[in-house]
Amino acid sequence: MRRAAVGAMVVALFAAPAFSLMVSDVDTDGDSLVSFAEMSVMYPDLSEDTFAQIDTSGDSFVDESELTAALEAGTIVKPSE
Ligand SMILES: [Ca+2]
Repeated sequence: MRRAAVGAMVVALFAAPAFSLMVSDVDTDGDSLVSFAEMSVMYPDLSEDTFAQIDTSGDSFVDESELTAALEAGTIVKPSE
C-alpha cells in the first residue's frame, strides 16, 4: 500500500513536465507575456472568448500562472511536439 502510494507520487512528478507549457514556449517576442496573437500561433483555433477565459486577470495577456491554470482546467491542451 505504502509502496504503491510512493510509486504514484513518482509517476506524478515525472508526468508534470510533459503536462506543463511555459510562457517561453508561446512567447515569440520575449516580453514574458502571451498576447492573443502569440497564443494564436500555437492555437490557430483559439477564439478571443477562450483567450479571455484564460486571461483571468483581464489584462489581455496570459502569464505563467494563467497558462498553467488553463492547462490544468483543460481549457487548452499542450500541443503535441
Ligand atoms: Ca509576448
